[in-house]
Amino acid sequence: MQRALLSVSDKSGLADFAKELHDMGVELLSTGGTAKALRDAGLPVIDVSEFTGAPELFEGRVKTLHPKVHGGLLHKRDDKLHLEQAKEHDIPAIDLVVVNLYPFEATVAKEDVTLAEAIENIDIGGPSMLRSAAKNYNSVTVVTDPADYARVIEEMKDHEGDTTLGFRESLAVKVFQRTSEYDGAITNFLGKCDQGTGCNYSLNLPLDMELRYGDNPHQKAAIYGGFSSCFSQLQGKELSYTNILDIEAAADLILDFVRPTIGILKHTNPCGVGQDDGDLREAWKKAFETDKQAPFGGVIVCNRPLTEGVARIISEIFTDVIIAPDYEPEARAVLQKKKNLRLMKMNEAYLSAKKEPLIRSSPGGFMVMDRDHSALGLDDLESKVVTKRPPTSEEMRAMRFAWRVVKHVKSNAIVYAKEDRTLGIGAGQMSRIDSSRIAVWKAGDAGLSLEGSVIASDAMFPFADGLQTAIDAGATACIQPGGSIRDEEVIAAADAAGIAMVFTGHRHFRH
Ligand code: 93A
Repeated sequence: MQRALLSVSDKSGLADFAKELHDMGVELLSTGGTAKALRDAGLPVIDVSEFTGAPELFEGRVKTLHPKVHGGLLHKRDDKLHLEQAKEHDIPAIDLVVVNLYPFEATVAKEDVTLAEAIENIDIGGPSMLRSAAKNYNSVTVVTDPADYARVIEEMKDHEGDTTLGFRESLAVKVFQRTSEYDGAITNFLGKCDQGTGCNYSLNLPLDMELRYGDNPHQKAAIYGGFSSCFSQLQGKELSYTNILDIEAAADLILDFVRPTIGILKHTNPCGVGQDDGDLREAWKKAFETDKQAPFGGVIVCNRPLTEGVARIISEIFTDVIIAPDYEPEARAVLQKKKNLRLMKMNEAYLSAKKEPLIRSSPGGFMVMDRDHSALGLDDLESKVVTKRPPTSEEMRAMRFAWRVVKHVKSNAIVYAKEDRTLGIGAGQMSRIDSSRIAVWKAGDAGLSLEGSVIASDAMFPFADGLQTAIDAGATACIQPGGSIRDEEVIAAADAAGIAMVFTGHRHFRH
């Protein structure tokens, strides 16, 4: 490595990095502000304008856009013709490019940004150098992220002042990702897409992995972005598209609970959720009793390290995926025998990924939506009672629990529950009363009594009949958003039966 070109807007870590390069005998070329920063640090620098023989023009709009720069980056080092032309036109090779771009994203994030200011911050020369260098990664090392400076120095020290092809390739990939991200931000801004609509999105995420298949084996599928940093697969068969959907649904469900909780899901819907502050096996039992059939081939999720005790019970039934923040070593040993079982560890990274909006395909593009972050309307629930009889404290606890579960059930969603367990779940029906009927029927089928239970509904009861099924089944309290034009009828039905009801004022549809 003989010659480096440095041109950076973010000058953090620059001087130290350049000093290391200089100490290894690398000649430093640089543009205006960067060259000044290097000189201030006592380093010898050649100005790009001196190198090219052309001055910086048009207030810096043209600094590095010159055949001597791009030729120095792009010519093949092992091609006779290229080498002859380089010699003929006096174009020495540039082996390392260190560029980060005008801060376009930060500029347009300012509230009072003008169009002229935004346009001035569209970097042209920087991305051009990055792309030239990245195209020629066969010979050129390209660094765009100051976080990589230390890695580059380490790599050079390990390889007698040079870098390896694999290393250069990984940096080149990073460059194309960065420049497409940058172009995405420009597109969004100029396309007026970036006006607080939350749609400041460009889908240029790298391939994470090919998936086993999509909904069905004849559908190819792949996943992009950072799934693998959010969840680590510890064992088991390759993940499929539906596995990923289930994992996300399960992880989101479990993150809504603080107490030790186990959830069982199938096709992204909870089949049962149980809690227990003592033995996790009790939490499992409560979840499993809700529905002993549907979990076959389902997903189990837990918000505590999975214990050996639970692992032993789970290993008795056929499960597709288990998700937990960690696993006791003994639990791992038990589950290892199930070769196909996918064991997923939920990492911290998921907590920040969960803040990102949801993206779904739409005809010709995609839609973006804020996530339904947390169960709404539970604060000061005592003040939201609409019936003559207020709920008992036990009913209150059960309603809070049921509300957190119903948020994760596909609409129309009905959940019957006690304070630490589900009793019956009705999901995804076209009418609310059908979901309620199914939940009642499933509870009966599981041999569970709904006498003294509470019912949660993800959206308002449009008629009194939905609530009546719950009253007939033995429910004594109801949590629902309210807001129907027939609320009075629904409240009257509740009062007539002596049941307690709260209106959260928020609905939790899940489509
Ligand atoms: O205005 S530009 O698009 N024209 C160029 O020829 C050019 N060359 C480098 N911007 C250009 N750059 C950018 O200048 C680099 O990407 C870097 O962000 C910045 C560094 O300028 P300075 O060294 O003067 O601080």
